[in-house]
Amino acid sequence: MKFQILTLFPEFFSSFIQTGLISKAIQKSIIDIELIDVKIFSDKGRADDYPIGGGESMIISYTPLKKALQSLKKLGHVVCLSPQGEIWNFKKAKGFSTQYKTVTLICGRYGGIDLRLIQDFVHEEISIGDYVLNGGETASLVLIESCSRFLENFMKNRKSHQKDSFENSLLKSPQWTKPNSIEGHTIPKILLSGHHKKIKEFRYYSSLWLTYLKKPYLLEKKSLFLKDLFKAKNYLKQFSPLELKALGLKKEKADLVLIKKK
Ligand code: 6GU
Repeated sequence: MKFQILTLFPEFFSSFIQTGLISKAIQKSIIDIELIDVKIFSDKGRADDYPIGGGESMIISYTPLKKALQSLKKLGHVVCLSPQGEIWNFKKAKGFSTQYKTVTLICGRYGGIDLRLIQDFVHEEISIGDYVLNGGETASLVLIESCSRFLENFMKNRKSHQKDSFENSLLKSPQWTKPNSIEGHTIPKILLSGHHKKIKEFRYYSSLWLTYLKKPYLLEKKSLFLKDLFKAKNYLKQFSPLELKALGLKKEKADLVLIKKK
């Protein structure tokens, strides 16, 4: 999968492309990241300007961005990263990674980009949440990394992404690592038993329960999970309230509200 990034700050990306799984994926040609410095395409030495009608925050101009886009051999699915866009999520990341071979990312500044450029070239506007960033650069990292995790061979373990949070709309079950005992904390004995079926059962029910406690909206439309939620409740009866709290499977404050079946 190829990502073409149009930005005023290409240097922003250097640690991202040199670190961890992303750098390995670049070496292995699983992903390709091309940085395009939009400043180069302006004759005034800067590619942003003040908004027409007045205002403080800078707007990226039409012409340098247009020239930058036209300098590319082949345009991909053109995305403008902006707080005005559709909110990015797991499903969109998976969709992008299967649908698009090349994604062209335009990183707007906080003030935005000239609307005419969006009208003429952009297929889709994406935001990573309802808050304001200085520019689309930070958001583009989120988009690239979340798409990459779906690509074959990106992760050592091919099935890792299937265990990721949100696959099947469930959060990941709680996790612990060695040492087994720290400062009097308890961890579920089942996980030490080596009994794979029981471990799987614990992980499924605890992940379902955790989703119910923390993000019940993920379960709302899934009748399959709603049925299992009652099973999970029964399953968790083997733990005392104190144990449940220790396992992170108990809500501390507000009472539980059962999800209404639609
Ligand atoms: Cl994609 N860009 C900016 N500037 N702010 C954001 C955003 C994007 N997503 C959330 N806030």
